[in-house]
Amino acid sequence: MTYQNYSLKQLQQIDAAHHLHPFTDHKELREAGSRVITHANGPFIYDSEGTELLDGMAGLWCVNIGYGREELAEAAYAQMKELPYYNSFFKCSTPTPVLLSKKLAEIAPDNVNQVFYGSSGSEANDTALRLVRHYWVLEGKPEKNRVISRKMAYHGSTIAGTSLGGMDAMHKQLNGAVPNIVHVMMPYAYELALPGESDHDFGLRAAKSVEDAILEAGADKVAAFIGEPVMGAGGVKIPPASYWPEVQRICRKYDVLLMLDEVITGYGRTGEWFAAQTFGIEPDTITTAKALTSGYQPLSALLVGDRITATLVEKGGEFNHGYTYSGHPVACAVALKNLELIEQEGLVDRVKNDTGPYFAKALQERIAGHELVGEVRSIGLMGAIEIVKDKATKERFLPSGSAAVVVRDHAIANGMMLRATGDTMILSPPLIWTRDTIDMACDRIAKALDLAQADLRKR
Ligand code: PXG
Repeated sequence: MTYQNYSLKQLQQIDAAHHLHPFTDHKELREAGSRVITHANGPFIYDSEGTELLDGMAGLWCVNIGYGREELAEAAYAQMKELPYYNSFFKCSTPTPVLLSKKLAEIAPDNVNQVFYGSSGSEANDTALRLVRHYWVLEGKPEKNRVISRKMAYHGSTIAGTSLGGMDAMHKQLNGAVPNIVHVMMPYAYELALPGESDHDFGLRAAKSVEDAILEAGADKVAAFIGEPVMGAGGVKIPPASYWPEVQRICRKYDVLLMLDEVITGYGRTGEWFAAQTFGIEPDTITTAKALTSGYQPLSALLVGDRITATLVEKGGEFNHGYTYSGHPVACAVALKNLELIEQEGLVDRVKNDTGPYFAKALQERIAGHELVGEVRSIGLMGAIEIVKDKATKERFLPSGSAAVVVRDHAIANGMMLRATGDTMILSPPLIWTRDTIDMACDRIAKALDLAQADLRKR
């Protein structure tokens, strides 16, 4: 590929003329031109102008091992030479998904021992929905097919993913979701806790909304509850410690399956391999993708609990579901090497015992006090900064979401890539970040906040 023969302007023009982008206003894209990222190394990404940016988002919540890892390129190259592709349909297999499945069963919660592969988180959630509904049919309860999810949840962009998700803007464009999916409140204390309500009590109240939805439908009509352990795209919403154990208790009480979507939280982000372990719960399915390969290859793994597996094996016959690239040998080779490196470098422990606590303290001591900041919160290496007009009343700037974009643009101009979602700034850096990288990020974010405040005051 010789993109170097093209100027940035040419690349932008061709991009606008021929490339439809995800979650993009194409009219705006034509006017502004895309930011073209050309290379990356360690924690840094570089655009076509050579500008260096510290990547506070690990790509899109996925490059946990950092950029430029030769070992992953070599794993892909070796596998491509030996066997670039063969399928895993009709009782065939190839070695790398076999070995990867063994590894995943070792690091997953004890009740989870089987894996179904796809190429994206959206596909994995589609598989999860099909599997869970199929499970209840096999159990002789076909009417137990309703799924409870949450407002602002993100479960992907296919029709099933969008339907499971709770994003209004996405549902509007769907114009007809998969039936029998309902959405309850999210565990977001900063905006939804009542005056004087403790975090603990708020967590129990948010969990109670799941029970209410089960009782409203009747437990014999509810297949499962699905949730991200920490809501990601919805704004890094970290539930109180009381929430997940109570949701699990409720699911067990009414015999409702528990589906966790760990597409963002999986593979070390919260300081354990899976957030299920951080929150001490045993889900029936765990959706994973992204950091499974650190984004070096498209791969998802739906981890399936023993209860579902037993029924599928004993009563299921053929499961009429699968993707050409399920268990892709190259993607699985890269995943194996990625997990090996994460383990060798002790990155999960480092997040738990060193960088995670340091990140929390740095946000608290260096960002939380800023006049524009209503709250900072983090878990492991996943954090959020709430942008407000008034700290005391939590009043936001209008129109909604407009101030966070100002902060983001200043951050990018000052060498810091981070995301704005609504009125919340989001951070989800590579797990290779050190204390020094965290300090560098805080310097740049603090500067962006000062500059944004000056701009916003002029409004
Ligand atoms: N579940 C969760 C929890 C996710 O975060 C998906 C499923 C879908 O994965 P795929 O691989 O199909 O994209 C995701 C993806 C954002 C953003 O704006 C987040 C995601 C994707 C794109 C943008 O934060 N998460």
